[in-house]
Amino acid sequence: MKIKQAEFVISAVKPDQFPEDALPEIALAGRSNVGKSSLINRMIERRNLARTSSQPGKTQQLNYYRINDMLYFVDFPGYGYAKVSKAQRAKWGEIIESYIREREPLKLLIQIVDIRFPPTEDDCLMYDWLKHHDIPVCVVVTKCDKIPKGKWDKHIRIAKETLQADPSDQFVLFSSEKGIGREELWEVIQRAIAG
Ligand SMILES: Nc1nc2c(ncn2[C@@H]2O[C@H](COP(=O)(O)OP(=O)(O)OP(=O)(O)O)[C@@H](O)[C@H]2O)c(=O)[nH]1
Ligand SMILES: [Mg+2]
Repeated sequence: MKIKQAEFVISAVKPDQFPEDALPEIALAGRSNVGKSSLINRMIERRNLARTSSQPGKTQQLNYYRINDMLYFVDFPGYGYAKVSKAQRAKWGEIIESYIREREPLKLLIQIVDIRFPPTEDDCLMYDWLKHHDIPVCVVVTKCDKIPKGKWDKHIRIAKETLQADPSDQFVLFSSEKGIGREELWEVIQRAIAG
């Protein structure tokens, strides 16, 4: 995929701020610090368009990025970060819930998990909830550069088992650091947009 244009559009904190031009939306969910923003930057080959941080819990809104006048990436706030207040967590739930329930242009939700660890309880809850709402899901298993190649298959199998994944859901091995999985994920995205 050749990226001709990529721009940040808005940090939405409520649904009436979501764009109204009906371009397909590809959302990214995952626990705090798992590498959502880094994945966006790798997909669009921009170093720092999506804000990355070593401080977890930093992205608190739905951040919209418009790509090639063809789609939006929607970067979700990370979940599972212990140090956010109850009130903040409730707010997180509200916006995500209304987005997932009602967002017509949502074509695919990319759920990101870390290859080094089995999916957490929060990951499983998120996955179950997406399935419950019939959202098309692709699971990206990222940071694969952090473990030896010989362990990739085993760790992907553990991720599938822990999530009790639907066999028809696609899993993509990824590394934002090395660019592994980029073309494969673009293919998944293009198929999702084509319906
Ligand atoms: N080695 C390696 N490091 C990665 C990879 N992806 C992300 N990281 C690092 O992991 C940290 C968190 O990455 P982010 O992209 O900011 O994570 P995030 O999920 O957007 O985090 P929040 O917005 O806080 O929820 C950063 O230090 C990244 O450099 C990867 O594929 N490989
Ligand atoms: Mg982020």
